[in-house]
Amino acid sequence: MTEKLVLHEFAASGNCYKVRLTAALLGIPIERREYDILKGETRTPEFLEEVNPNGRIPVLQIGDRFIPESNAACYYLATGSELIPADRFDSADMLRWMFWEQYNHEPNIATLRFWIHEIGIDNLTEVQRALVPGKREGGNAALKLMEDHLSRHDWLVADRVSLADVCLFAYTHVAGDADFRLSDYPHVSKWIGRFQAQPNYLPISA
Ligand SMILES: N[C@@H](CCC(=O)N[C@@H](CS)C(=O)NCC(=O)O)C(=O)O
Repeated sequence: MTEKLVLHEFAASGNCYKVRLTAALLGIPIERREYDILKGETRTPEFLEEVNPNGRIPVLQIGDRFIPESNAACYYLATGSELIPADRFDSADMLRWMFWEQYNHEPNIATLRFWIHEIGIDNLTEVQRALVPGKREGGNAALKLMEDHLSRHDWLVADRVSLADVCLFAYTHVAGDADFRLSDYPHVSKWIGRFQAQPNYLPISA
């Protein structure tokens, strides 16, 4: 990669971590620029105009172009690497898990983690509080689906590590921050251990 890569991020976010983790696993250097989302720093006119009209991070900057959406940014970094299966079915299956992550996993587990870990349960609005039971149920359903799959496979796709594992690892391994009990999901817990044993693994706190 010849153009400079800059990750616009809030480091504690699992979505931003996915992008750092993909880069670390592949040995790709990236610069990091931190925004405080609790202070609305991704909602300024400058950010909306120059970085992401959707007002959110992560955004991967490639030279003077910008890719918002975590899984798209990971895909950019991993294109041409062993994290993307060469087989046509397997690469579509990888995308299946990444789209599923954004629809069934992240909106439940990541949102609850943000509410509990960053905002604090006592500071939630009435609307947010009313959504907690549904998100708890949805998050457990997502972990159960992963548990069933991982009871039969070491990795999510084609029995080898792929971008699907990277994107799902990000919020799954910190689901305890959102008061999910990972010990109820032993195969998911073993998969987390396998993932962390990879060369170049980068913890979320790094
Ligand atoms: N689908 C997006 C979600 C991005 C997102 O929700 N980012 C949050 C942090 S994880 C954010 O920027 N929140 C600040 C805000 O909405 O003002 C992705 O995967 O990148």
